[in-house]
Amino acid sequence: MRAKHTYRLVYFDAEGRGEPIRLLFLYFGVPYEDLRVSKEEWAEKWKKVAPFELAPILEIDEGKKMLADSVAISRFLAKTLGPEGFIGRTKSDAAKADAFVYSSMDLFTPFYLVKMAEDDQKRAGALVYLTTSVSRYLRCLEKHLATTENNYVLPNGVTWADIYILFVIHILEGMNPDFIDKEEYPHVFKHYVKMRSNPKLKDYIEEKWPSKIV
Ligand SMILES: N[C@@H](CCC(=O)N[C@@H](CS)C(=O)NCC(=O)O)C(=O)O
Repeated sequence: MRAKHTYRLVYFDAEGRGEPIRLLFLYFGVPYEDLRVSKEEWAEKWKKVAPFELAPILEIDEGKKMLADSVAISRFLAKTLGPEGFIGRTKSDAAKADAFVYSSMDLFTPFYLVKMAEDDQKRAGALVYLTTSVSRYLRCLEKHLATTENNYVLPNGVTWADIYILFVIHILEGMNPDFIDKEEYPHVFKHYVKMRSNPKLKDYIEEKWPSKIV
C-alpha cells in the first residue's frame, strides 16, 4: 500500500512502547521516519510539544497532526493503514482484540518497576508482582489461543492484538526464557513461532530479536 501521508515516530533508542508501532509500520509496508532521540533531546525539544509530555508521539505530514499514546497511535495506524478487520471485524471482536492489547501493555508496569527498583527489597517486591502478572497473562492467553482454530486472537487472522502479543512474549523471553514454558503454554509458544516467521516481519525479527527458545 502506498502511503498518502508522511509519518515520523518520535521515541527513544529503545524498544519499549515504540516497538509495537514500528512493527505495525513494517507489517503494513509503509515507510516512516524512526526518530530515536536522546534523553536530552527529548527534554529540550520534544517533551514540550508532546500532548501528554510523554513518548512515543507520531507526527503526521511534517507536524500537521501529532498523536500521543502508544496504543492510541497503534489503533490509529491499524485502522488507517491496516487490512480490513485488522482491529477486529465486529465490535465484539474488536473489544476482544483490545483486551489482549491492553493486557499486554499492563505488563509494562511490573516490567518498569523491576527495572527501576532502587534497592533489593523493592526489587524483590516488584519481582513478585511481575511473576504473578506474567503467569496470569500467559495462563489466560494460553486458554484463549487453545480455543482458536488458527492460533491467532481472532478468527479472521492476524490483528494488532497478535502484534502486541508477539512483542510482549519477546520481552518476556529477554527477561527470562523460562517464562515461556513450551509444555505449559504450547499455544502461546506456537503463536510466538508463527508470528516471528510471518513473511512481513521475519527479516526484521531475525536480525533484531535473536531467540534462544525458537
Ligand atoms: N500511556 C503512555 C505512556 C508513555 C510513557 O510512559 N512514556 C515514557 C517512556 S516509555 C516517557 O515518555 N518517559 C519520558 C518522560 O517522562 O519525560 C503510552 O503508552 O504511550
